[in-house]
Amino acid sequence: MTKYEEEVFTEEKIEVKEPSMYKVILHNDDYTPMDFVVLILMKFFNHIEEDAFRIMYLVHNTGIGVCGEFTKEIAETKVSLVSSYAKEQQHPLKCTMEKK
Ligand code: TYC
Repeated sequence: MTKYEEEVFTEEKIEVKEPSMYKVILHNDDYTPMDFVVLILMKFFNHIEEDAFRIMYLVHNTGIGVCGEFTKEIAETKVSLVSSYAKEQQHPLKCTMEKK
């Protein structure tokens, strides 16, 4: 047997799974200023001003709105950063996440 014939080739099926995605959600309340919500959407979710206003009004009019979709750890970080910042600024803004 030659050196080459001794080689064993195995075919391995590698399954690549896409990570689960999570929606980060803002909830309406009666006290958080509209401008603060717009700022949050621009600062933490990189929305341009026009989209930030649209999402803020969607939340204001319907009760909830999606800020963006992220992998679990990133969504958790966004929820934590937004919640801390709102609390620090003494606004009752609620931010949660939900599996898609
Ligand atoms: N409803 C608030 C107001 O009238 C504005 C607001 C919008 C608050 C979106 C929270 O997630 C929110 N000042």
